[in-house]
Amino acid sequence: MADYPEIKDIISSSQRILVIQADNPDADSLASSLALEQIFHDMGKEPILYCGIDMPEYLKYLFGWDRVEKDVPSQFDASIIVDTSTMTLLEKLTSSGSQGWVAAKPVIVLDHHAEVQNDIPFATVVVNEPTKVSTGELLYAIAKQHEWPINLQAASYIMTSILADSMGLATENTSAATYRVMAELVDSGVNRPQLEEQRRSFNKMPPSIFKYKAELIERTELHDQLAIVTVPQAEINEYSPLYNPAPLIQNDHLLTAGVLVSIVIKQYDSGRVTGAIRCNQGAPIAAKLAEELNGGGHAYAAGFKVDKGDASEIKQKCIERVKTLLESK
Ligand SMILES: [Mn+2]
Repeated sequence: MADYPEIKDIISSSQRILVIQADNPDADSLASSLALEQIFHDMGKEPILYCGIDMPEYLKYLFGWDRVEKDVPSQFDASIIVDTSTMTLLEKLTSSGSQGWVAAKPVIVLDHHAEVQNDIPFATVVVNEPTKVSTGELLYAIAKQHEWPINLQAASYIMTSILADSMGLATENTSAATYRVMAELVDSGVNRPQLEEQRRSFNKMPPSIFKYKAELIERTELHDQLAIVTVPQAEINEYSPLYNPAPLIQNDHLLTAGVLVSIVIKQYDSGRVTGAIRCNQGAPIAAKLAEELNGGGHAYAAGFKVDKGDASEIKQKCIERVKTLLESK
């Protein structure tokens, strides 16, 4: 990996360091933030964790999630944006009026998303390494490079981030290097079975969600290689606080013979329409489709967000575009 001397300069001259997650926090962004918190603590610095939206329920198995603040503090020396390099996913920073404060100080971006549009204009240094399976894996490399201390807790968070984004080391971009990092983390004392159990026991679904899953299956439309279902506002209100409907159903979509692409569309009363796209191996079209709908992401997992839209029109567009993209892949 390339050397990034600017990172060393920024960190060594900063005491209070703000760690910023995008408006779509996931296990990688949260675990990477928590790992950075440990690392900076051990370096005698004062890390502050920020995310513009509340941590979703399913991430609360990660000890320390409640240290993530929703407001940008008035004083800090530098910031690190983790797991995104697009302004599209930092809307809260802009709408809350805090973007100027962040932009006025050095900003490091750590990301691993290859497809980037609308990049962050005020970034001082951008490290975007699509060869890394997660931001946590990238952080591990940077920490080694700069000889940052990685205590057992930080190592556990890094492993969590790798396991989350690689779906348990199963995705195509899981490399030999990823396994080497995993091995080093195990050597340093991280207990993978314990991490898995912690997540499993926390993420058990309530009985009402089990029943709701049947409704989503019932309503799922199968269009050749696409499984697609829409979740209206009423269901978002009732079920989202307990369990995110998209991960509840998308695995089952992708386990259906013949299905290559799963899409869960959410329609909000405000007119906002969002979509989560997941694909099976051999159908790397998620990012391409998302980009056509004001979104982005990875080849096999991506999302979109339209501020004013009609879910049934967007569904129709998805059905047509998935067909075309799969034919031309
Ligand atoms: Mn990630």
